[in-house]
Amino acid sequence: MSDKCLSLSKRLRTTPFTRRVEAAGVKAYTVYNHMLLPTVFESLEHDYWHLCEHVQVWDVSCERQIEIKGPDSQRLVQMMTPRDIKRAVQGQGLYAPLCATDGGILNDPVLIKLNDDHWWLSIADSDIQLWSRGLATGYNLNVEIAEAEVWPLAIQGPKAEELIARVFGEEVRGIRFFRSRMLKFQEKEMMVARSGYSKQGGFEIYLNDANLAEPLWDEFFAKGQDLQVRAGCPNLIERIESGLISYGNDITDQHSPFECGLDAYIDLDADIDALSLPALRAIAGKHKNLLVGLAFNQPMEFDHYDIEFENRTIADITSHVWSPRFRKHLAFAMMKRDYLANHSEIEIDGQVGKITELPFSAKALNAATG
Ligand code: THG
Repeated sequence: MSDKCLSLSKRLRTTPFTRRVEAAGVKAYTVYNHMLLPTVFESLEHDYWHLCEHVQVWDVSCERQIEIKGPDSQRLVQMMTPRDIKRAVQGQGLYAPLCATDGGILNDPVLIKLNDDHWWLSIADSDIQLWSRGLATGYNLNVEIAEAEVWPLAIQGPKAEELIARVFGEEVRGIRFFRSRMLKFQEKEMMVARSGYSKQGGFEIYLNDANLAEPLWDEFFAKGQDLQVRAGCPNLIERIESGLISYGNDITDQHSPFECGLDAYIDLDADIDALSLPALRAIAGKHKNLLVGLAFNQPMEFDHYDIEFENRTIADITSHVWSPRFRKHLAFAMMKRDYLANHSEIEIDGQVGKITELPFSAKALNAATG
């Protein structure tokens, strides 16, 4: 597909940071939850090395917060996810698939417990507000549902903790992974969590006042010059090397959590009323596909994504990129388990790729050198 310009209108939403993102020289966007998400600043590879060595400020406002409040809020959230949320503590984030009654994945948000009667679903790209409202109506639940006026800003990279400490204070260093604290910027309290869509370390600020977006952005640049702070965005190379999956690309409602390698985030034996649990219990172990990694020693074109072997489709390439670190072309593929059972390699366009587990391990990638 060629890259053309997108026409903007109210349906394709900008964010409170968009002016700063434009001034920083964004080169491309994608659309995520009907909102702009930057994808490239300098180049994919420049952005990648910078992210792994320094610190970046990411406008991830498109990680929309579906806010569920009221006496039945925890019940509704638990209906949507097969991950047991009973033991979550205030301020904790839980990565959890949302699944339909057939077990198919509808979204893979971070669930955030503000308190027993107040949750945020920090969603990936699908319309979960509609699904929640439908359930609340159908089950006559006592909840209020809205898309919160909150715009996450991620600070990612090895120097993220230093930069965020300069803006929010030393106490950010005590925040554990997927935990948060309410901290002040210009007298306004907002949630600061240790999380983010990279494996380089970092934080996410849940900005709750659009008027503070540009002052906050500017503060990170004023205080981070010596750290070589730059504007950035979720990076395709980093995400694939790190094995971070993307809803709508690698996983869809046609796949169960078992096929996506999300088994660790579902509690099959829990005594919870998740709508998907009966189906998930019935299909456990019987899934036909598995999301795996592929590694090729040379750049690949992949002008077709359905891969055939002996006259049937055995894999669907869902995301792929050249890794400059490993000097390999890396891909995620939804692959037939019966093919996997008998093969450790796959041939595509005359090139042989190694099949590996996800996330990729450096050891496996170095060993995959043919
Ligand atoms: N942050 C926030 N909201 C989000 C994302 C985010 N919403 C959309 C999207 N990203 C949701 N998807 C993911 C996928 C992976 C992770 C977070 C969100 C993630 N996973 C860790 C891992 O795979 O190692 C840890 C998960 C865990 O152990 O709980 O971080 O990035 N706010």
